[in-house]
Amino acid sequence: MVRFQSLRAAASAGVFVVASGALASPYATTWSNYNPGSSPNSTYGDPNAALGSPTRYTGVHFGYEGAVNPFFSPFDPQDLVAISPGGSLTLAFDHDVFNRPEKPYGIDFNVFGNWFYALNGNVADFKFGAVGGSIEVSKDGINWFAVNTRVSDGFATLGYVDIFQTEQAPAGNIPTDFTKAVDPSFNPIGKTLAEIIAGYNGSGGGTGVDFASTGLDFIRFVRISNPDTNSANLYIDGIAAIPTPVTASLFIIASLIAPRRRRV
Ligand SMILES: [Ca+2]
Ligand SMILES: [Ca+2]
Repeated sequence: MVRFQSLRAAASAGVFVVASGALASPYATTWSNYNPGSSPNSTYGDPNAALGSPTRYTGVHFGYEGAVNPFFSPFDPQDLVAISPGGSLTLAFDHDVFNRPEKPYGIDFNVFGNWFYALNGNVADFKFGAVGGSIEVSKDGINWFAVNTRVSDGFATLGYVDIFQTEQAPAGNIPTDFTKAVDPSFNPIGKTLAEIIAGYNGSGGGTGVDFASTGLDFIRFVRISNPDTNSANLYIDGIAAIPTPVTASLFIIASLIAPRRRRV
């Protein structure tokens, strides 16, 4: 009973309890309110493509396949859903995602699309396909709060740590972590694939979103919209919640469980 009460206390304190976390997915598990916008792209018209893990290997459908890396982004129909100008899509996690200061860089979840870095020789020259796109978050799917981060502000996707070529790379053996944020101060421009992989430090890239500015303590829903002012389609691969670091969670649980010392 003590253990149960401690877990309840931990849960009410916002700690991501391991017992329930075993059933939780870090990725979106459901979608709603898909509006493809003013120029729908039927090839990328299935919102289910934004559920589950972002893509690690792509191009099978088009016969030009390879491991996803910052120079070779997802492009198969089952990888991405298109949101054309004026359109939007709501994605939902199956658990509350908390705003916690212990999360690295304050980032609470990552958004993945299909932007990539154009090559100049063997280094990244500029970001290609960064359409922008607005992001709103919600606890209940009814009341929405905008964040300042745009969908493609962040980092192109990397599927594996052990990729050694940009085009048609074989799948690696060491998958990246889509639930880990890249250091926002890292700049991939001018860097080689190996340097970018090192800079990502095990992360799978993506755009890190910190919703602290909304004042919400947790969210469950993410709405992504393509502004009417855009001329290009926005493509979404998936979203990934960033967990509160285990050491911080354990510390909070331990402090809740530990009996208080009496003052002498
Ligand atoms: Ca945060
Ligand atoms: Ca996807």
